[in-house]
Amino acid sequence: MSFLDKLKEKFSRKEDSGQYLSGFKKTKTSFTEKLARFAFGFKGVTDEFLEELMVVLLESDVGIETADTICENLSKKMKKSSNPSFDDTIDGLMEVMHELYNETADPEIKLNANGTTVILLVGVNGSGKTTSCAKLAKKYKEEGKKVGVVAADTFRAGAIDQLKTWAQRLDVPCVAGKEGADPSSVLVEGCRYAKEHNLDVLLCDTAGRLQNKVNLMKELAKMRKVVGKEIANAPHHVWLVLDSTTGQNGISQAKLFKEATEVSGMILTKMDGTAKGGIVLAIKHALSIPVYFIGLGEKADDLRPFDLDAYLYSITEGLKS
Ligand SMILES: Nc1nc2c(ncn2[C@@H]2O[C@H](COP(=O)(O)OP(=O)(O)O)[C@@H](O)[C@H]2O)c(=O)[nH]1
Ligand SMILES: [Mg+2]
Repeated sequence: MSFLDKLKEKFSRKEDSGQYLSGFKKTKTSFTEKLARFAFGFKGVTDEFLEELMVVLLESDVGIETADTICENLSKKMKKSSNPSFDDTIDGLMEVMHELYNETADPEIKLNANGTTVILLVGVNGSGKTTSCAKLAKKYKEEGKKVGVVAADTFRAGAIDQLKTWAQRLDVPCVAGKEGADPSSVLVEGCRYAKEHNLDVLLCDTAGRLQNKVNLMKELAKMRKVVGKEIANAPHHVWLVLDSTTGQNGISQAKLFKEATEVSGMILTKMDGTAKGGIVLAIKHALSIPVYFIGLGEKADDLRPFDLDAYLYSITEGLKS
């Protein structure tokens, strides 16, 4: 059975396969259309083929280093088979992409066994923090956890109301400060509420200011410190929320956040709005930050755990007969 057939089989058993397919539709269309062109007059993995593949990968935002490694590894792999067909080559390509992502295993998301798990969502304005906070609240609530959210983005009144509205809709408590309040003081309030009410998960929506690295570091360090004083080992996770439509610029942003604080995971939002879904591979390869969740739409259900097999299948569906 070919690699893609194996992916397909796994995919067919997946509960959220429909969401994956519709969420990655733009990437798939663009990626498969470009690759399908190579099928005509395919002459094997020649230098010319590799050059053109490189362009397709770059257009999908895989990033130059990652694209280079993919092409190199594919070339090595295909040298082992004599006269590979186009289908064999696509299969090899998917396998190479799979291996590249899996070079380092993603750690599992561990929740605090002795109390509240505090999760800070960080990222620039508009990346999807508030929406992701709501989506995560829904996810953990559905798993039977006691969940609360903290509106610590106090720089915009709109942000506070936005999270309050989500919380009401999802029926989870929301601790919110006033506009202009110190975000750290709101986080402290949130932690105290979590302890009093024995919450399992506290999701903290923070502000997305990014004037410069020093300020960012200071702000994040302060947030970490205050929550750590309230709840042992908090924050247990700091997840960077990144808008996948921002492409390579988003990768620079991610680098800055990674340098400013310990980022334990990533949420890549708006995958449904981009044809450049290759950014997932770039992030993992260039930054070694695990992509835990992907945003595939604006609704509360549209946050899915990232699944490498389903991702690779979704972006190549229909390419091979
Ligand atoms: N299509 C799509 N839109 C999203 C996704 N995540 C967030 N958004 C939208 O992006 C905009 C900014 O999101 P918001 O959560 O307010 O960003 P924040 O400033 O980081 O808190 C909103 O209009 C969201 O509905 C996603 O996965 N897909
Ligand atoms: Mg917000």
